[in-house]
Amino acid sequence: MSRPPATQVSTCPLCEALCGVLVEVDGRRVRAVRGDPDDPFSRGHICPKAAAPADLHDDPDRLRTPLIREGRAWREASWEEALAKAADGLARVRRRHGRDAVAVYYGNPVAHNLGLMTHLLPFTRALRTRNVYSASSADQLPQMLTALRMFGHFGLIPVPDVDRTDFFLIFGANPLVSNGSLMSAPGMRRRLAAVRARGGRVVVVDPRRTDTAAAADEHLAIRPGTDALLLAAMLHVVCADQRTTLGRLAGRVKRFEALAELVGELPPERVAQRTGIPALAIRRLATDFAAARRAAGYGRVGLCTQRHGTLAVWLLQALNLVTGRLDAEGGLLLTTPAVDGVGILSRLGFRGAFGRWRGGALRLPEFTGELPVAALADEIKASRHGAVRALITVAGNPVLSAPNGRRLDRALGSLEHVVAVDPYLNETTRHAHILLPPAPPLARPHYDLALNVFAVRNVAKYAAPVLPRAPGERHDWEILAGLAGRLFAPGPLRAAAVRALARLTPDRILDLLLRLGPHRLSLARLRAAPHGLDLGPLQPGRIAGRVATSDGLIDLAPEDFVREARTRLLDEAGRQTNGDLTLIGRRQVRSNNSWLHNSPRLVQGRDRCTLLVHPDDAAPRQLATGDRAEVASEAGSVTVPVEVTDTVRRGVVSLPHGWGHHRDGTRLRVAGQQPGASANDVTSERHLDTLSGNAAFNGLPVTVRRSSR
Ligand SMILES: Nc1nc2c(c(=O)[nH]1)N[C@H]1C(S)=C(S)[C@@H](COP(=O)(O)OP(=O)(O)OC[C@H]3O[C@@H](n4cnc5c(=O)[nH]c(N)nc54)[C@H](O)[C@@H]3O)O[C@H]1N2
Ligand SMILES: Nc1nc2c(c(=O)[nH]1)N[C@H]1C(S)=C(S)[C@@H](COP(=O)(O)OP(=O)(O)OC[C@H]3O[C@@H](n4cnc5c(=O)[nH]c(N)nc54)[C@H](O)[C@@H]3O)O[C@H]1N2
Ligand code: SF4
Ligand SMILES: [Mo]
Repeated sequence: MSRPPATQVSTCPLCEALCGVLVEVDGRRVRAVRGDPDDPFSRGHICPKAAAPADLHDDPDRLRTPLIREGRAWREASWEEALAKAADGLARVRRRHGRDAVAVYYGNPVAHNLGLMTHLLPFTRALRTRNVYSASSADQLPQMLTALRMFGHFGLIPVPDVDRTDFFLIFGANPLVSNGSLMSAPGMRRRLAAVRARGGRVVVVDPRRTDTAAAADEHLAIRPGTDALLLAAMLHVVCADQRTTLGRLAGRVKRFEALAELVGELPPERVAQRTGIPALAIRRLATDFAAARRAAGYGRVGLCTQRHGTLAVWLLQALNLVTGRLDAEGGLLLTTPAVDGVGILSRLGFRGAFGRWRGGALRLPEFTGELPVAALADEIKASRHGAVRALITVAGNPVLSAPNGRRLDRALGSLEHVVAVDPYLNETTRHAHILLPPAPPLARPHYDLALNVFAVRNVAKYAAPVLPRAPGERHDWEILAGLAGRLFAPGPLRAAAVRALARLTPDRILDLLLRLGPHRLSLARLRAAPHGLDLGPLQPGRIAGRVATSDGLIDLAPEDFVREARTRLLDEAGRQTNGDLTLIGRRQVRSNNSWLHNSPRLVQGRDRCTLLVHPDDAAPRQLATGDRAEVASEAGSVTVPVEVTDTVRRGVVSLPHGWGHHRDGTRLRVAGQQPGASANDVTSERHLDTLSGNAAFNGLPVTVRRSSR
């Protein structure tokens, strides 16, 4: 007898927007996924990716059983055997080569996975290795370093109060496509339209006329990699015109003079040529921003992943601060999340650290226990004691996501022991010796520990699993607990340790964290409100009380930042640009970094891994739409189809990342259908943010020529 379809209330776990969804389930199959109109935060919004978890659930390529590699072949194994082999190999490498010889790389989906959020950090810390890497250093590391230096805690990243601002100034983000980042705000199109409807303005600074730029009041097509100069010049204008105010934070800020002195040397006229933005436009933008009743300056991936990413992020925050936008309604605010991760870490004395050790050929600095992923290949290739000989990857695909992924790909092949916790046999996990696939997202509970901290309203929602997991499937956290018990507990206690760890469920930890949180919630309370709880708008006035610097003051001009600006930024202002092209990336609505390309619903139709070229750059190279071109840098090259369009700035070409599924030895349907090419076969492990070592994917010099291949 068949049961009628049931509708389950859930949350889409794919991106930061936290959309509420209604999943219609028929037995073990998903019939449909709709936006949940009763979710108080997303109010029915979803994007085309919402159905992808259902595709993932049924994907024949998704692994259901642990795999052990023997030579080039894989065989299925029991959990017992696979976990024992995985742990034994790690223990062997630790014994022979030391703790640092075991490295960890974890990727973006960790942030959206409750069990990984509760279990991965303790697991990684217990390994006591200096070789921890993650997607953070291909993403928001400059924002965390800036938060550490200015506010004394890496997690103090205020969010734009988009629903109350009158002037939304966006640098290097395309929220209409990405659905927002470090700004959880489902339904960005509606929210941006609302800014304009209430008489406000949206201005986008981006080398490409993106969907967001096209929907804004104004678009400034900046030359890639020059935002720090533009922002310094805006600060110059604001300081020179004496338009500064610290607002609520007056008396809580130090080193204003050091900032004023630095930006004093960068008037708009000095940076106009280099940034490609006329001096008058810079002056007008700065005065408009300072004069607006409520304004918020927001920057994301495009601002972070460039040569002066940290300087740019800092100067943007400084602009917000000296125009009174920090901690002001309609400006930038700290959330009051139901689980106050930053507060808990702070109380445990965990605020973040920088530069305690270094790694890679460029001696890149550690940040809060992690080295930049750009250093990973070097650390594998090194021959000294402590060089990386084993790797655990968790929810990451650095072969496609790290700068110069091709070099990393080769290095991974030389490792003694690789353990991957991942549902796919893909470009990275094909290097594993043991592959441990977790139960899929629809079979696990969801609470977003990470992104609720960056939501534009205080909200909380717990979603129970939509479908039961298949017999024999294990959750990510159980896999980690299984590894930990076998790796860390002494022989006689091992079985007991494995059992004890298995009882420490994410739900139990979440319940405790909710009870400790500022809203004194509990798991039971969240279960009773399946569509989610609205905990109210963000409150101004929270920043001062949270500043964690030693003197309690916000540092407006951190000394190492000022030094870096003086040695490396100032003389770039006048530098002439040569005739080279520079590469930037782009995100696409029907794609999610490297890993949803197996969903037929998302990846159908024409090849999307194309190079955007401006007509003026295409003509001299005899390139037309549909031709193939070779894009080459100092690091490597790829050949891709061209799309000629005036939406990119002259001198700039754009290639999306996450493609390049042609490599041997994977088990991915997309490999045979629409492999594309990897942008990170062109990006360089030496083209980095000069302060943090974050990948500088954008603004990379490249050559482009017609290809007959
Ligand atoms: N050129 C260029 N490169 C970039 C960027 C760019 O803009 N341009 N962006 C960078 C950014 S912002 C990021 S965040 C990184 C992302 O970099 P990564 O996080 O390294 O890569 P993803 O493509 O997100 O790969 C996610 C992996 O996790 C697996 N996975 C998915 N869900 C789960 C799960 O629940 N559990 C487990 N165990 N595994 C899971 C998938 O199968 C896949 O292997 O890429 C960076 N790389
Ligand atoms: N559909 C979809 N959504 C996603 C993802 C995805 O892959 N697909 N990935 C998720 C992840 S991991 C993240 S981190 C977020 C990122 O979210 P966003 O930060 O909104 O990401 P992007 O769309 O890459 O926007 C970056 C913008 O920076 C611009 N840019 C490049 N170089 C420069 C520069 O030098 N200066 C300036 N001012 N701009 C520049 C690019 O043209 C691009 O429009 O998106 C998340 N959401
Ligand atoms: S915007 Fe799309 S991918 Fe992101 S949470 Fe919402 S439905 Fe999921
Ligand atoms: Mo990201």
